[in-house]
Amino acid sequence: MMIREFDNVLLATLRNARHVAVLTGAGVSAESGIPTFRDAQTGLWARFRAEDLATPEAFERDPKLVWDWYAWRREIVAKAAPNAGHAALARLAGLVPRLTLVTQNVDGLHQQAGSRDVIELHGNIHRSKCARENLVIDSWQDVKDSPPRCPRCGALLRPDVVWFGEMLPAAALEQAEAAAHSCDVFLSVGTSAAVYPAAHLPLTARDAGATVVEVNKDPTRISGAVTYSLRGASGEILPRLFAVAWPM
Ligand code: BJW
Repeated sequence: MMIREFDNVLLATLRNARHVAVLTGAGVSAESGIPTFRDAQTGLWARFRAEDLATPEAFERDPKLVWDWYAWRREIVAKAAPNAGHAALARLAGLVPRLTLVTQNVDGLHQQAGSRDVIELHGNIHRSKCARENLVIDSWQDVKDSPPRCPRCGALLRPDVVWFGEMLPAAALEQAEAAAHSCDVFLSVGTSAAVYPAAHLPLTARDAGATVVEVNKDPTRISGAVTYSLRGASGEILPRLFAVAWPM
């Protein structure tokens, strides 16, 4: 007897979709060896306090601590390579008429896997910006003390990521919300859906009539609100799902 792994209606909905929107979170990079935030034991927030490291107040209080913590994370990211989940999402762009890929991740692994026009909601850990003028700075004088200083105005440099209490980049958020409103299928992959406004996107899509599919190894706070919950690692589920929906 053939065991059908995925619901036939889900497969047909995917195949017939004109616009698929995807929101990814830290879970999609977990199989690349990058720690998530909220997984018990292994998540960053199980070992560090967000208030001490990922807020503008923390940077004001102790810029060296914050800069050095991000330098440590940048090293982890630099050693990581995209996994089968990133690769499957890059392939998806060639399978559907329109794809919008939105990520909360700052690691750049979707782009490394070949995804284009990735909408980054929380910035990118590889970029730095002037803490005073908010301008992205590409090069600066290497000094022993960290953080380094802005070559234009002398203020401290900081990572170009979005901390708690800060606005998301307006254009990125607008594009993500527009995609959530207009897509037929919304995939929420590897995110706990705990951080706003990103966590609202799957619900916006659902309210606008989209089929919402969650891919996560554990239940999340939106699992009860989505159309399909696919339980497992994104690096395993996504390649299988797309292979079954679009057999060669
Ligand atoms: C796997 C897997 C595998 C593991 N396969 N799955 C409305 C209500 C309440 C509060 C607010 C609200 N609106 C705004 C707020 C305040 C705040 C907020 O949301 N707080 C909540 C915690 C309650 N939001 C903000 O401050 C945002 N700014 C804002 O809204 O501005 C306007 C405003 C300002 C002030 C007041 C009010 C409004 C900014 C949020 C910035 C978040 N920044 C961070 C750090 C980025 C830089 C960095 O990398 O250091 O972004 S925090 C962290 O969380 C990071 C992530 O992008 C984000 C989301 O986490 P994610 O990706 O979901 O990771 P995890 O770890 O939570 O989940 C991983 C999941 O993967 C798990 O479910 C696993 O099961 C799963 N998994 N392995 C599949 N192999």
